[in-house]
Amino acid sequence: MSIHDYPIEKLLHLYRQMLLVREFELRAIAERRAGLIPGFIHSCVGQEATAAGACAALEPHDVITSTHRGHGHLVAKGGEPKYMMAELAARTDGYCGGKGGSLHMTDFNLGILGANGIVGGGIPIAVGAGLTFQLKREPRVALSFFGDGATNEGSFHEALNLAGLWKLPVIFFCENNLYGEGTPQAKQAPVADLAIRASSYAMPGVTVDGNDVLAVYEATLAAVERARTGGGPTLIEGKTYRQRGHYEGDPMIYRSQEEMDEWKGRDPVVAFRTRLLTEAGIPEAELVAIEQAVQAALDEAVAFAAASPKPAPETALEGVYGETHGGLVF
Ligand SMILES: Cc1ncc(C[n+]2csc(CCOP(=O)(O)OP(=O)(O)O)c2C)c(N)n1
Ligand SMILES: [Mg+2]
Repeated sequence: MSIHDYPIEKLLHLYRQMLLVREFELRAIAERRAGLIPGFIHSCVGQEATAAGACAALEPHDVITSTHRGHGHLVAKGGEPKYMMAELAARTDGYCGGKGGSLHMTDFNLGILGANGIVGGGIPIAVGAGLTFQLKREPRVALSFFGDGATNEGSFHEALNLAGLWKLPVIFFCENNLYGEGTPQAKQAPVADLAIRASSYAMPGVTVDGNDVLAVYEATLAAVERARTGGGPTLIEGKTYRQRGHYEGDPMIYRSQEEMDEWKGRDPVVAFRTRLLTEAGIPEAELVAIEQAVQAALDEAVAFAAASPKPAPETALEGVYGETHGGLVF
């Protein structure tokens, strides 16, 4: 599809979502430095096109599972920045009452089945959701985001095996950012394109430019349509790059400045903005209006988080176990 085939509203939606993902991360990093946010942050700066492009292909009743690098996935699926920021700041108004933090943000009402601190941990959860949809004959799909490193975990292979066998409505979305912590992909897997791993599980495997939001959107849309109509799962590999450290504070001694500069030159947000101006002919004022609205939403989110109280110590054991027993909660 050419950019001219897209309605302007869709293009502006994609730009807004990518920008919100980017600016949410930059604001969280700044607020961590300023002392509002305790603990670790694994930022997804540089990976906005995968989060925004993939989630734009989903319907509100579809579900996602996420990772330790999950803020962007949540934002793109409709997560409220103010509840996310409050959770990062460990405040009671956060998504998990301030007790989960970055790695455990969840909103079942939005189909967000959780970030996950366990590498590969979200993949079987998406398979479980897909099985539920199949058994209940609901036309819904589950999309699991995970990294390149996660494709070397047993959970990845077990999940793809069952999904392939039972033709479950699941999209396995690998954000190949070329590193698992400090280990380059070439030193952790014997294949260059991780999408090839789909062939063992009788499903299509597609590699796309993960910094091109339209390429990601189109590949995901095709997989979603297939899954929704009984065609079974797809593995999508979006090749992208994490512009910042594995975590904030990572000394990054494992990669060169040249490599980082080269990928910065392929920044997905900047590239899409340029395309909107030059190819789609969108007036700059419309983009500036979106940029201002995103900043205003984040100002509000930070103020909301800062004003929210910290959880009382005597509530430490509350909310540890779910309140639903033996039933589906999403
Ligand atoms: C099961 C498990 N093993 C190891 C870790 C430690 N760990 C956290 S993130 C990470 C790297 C994951 O790499 P990748 O899947 O490529 O995701 P990325 O960080 O690049 O987004 C590792 C090894 C963990 N959290 N869980
Ligand atoms: Mg990785």
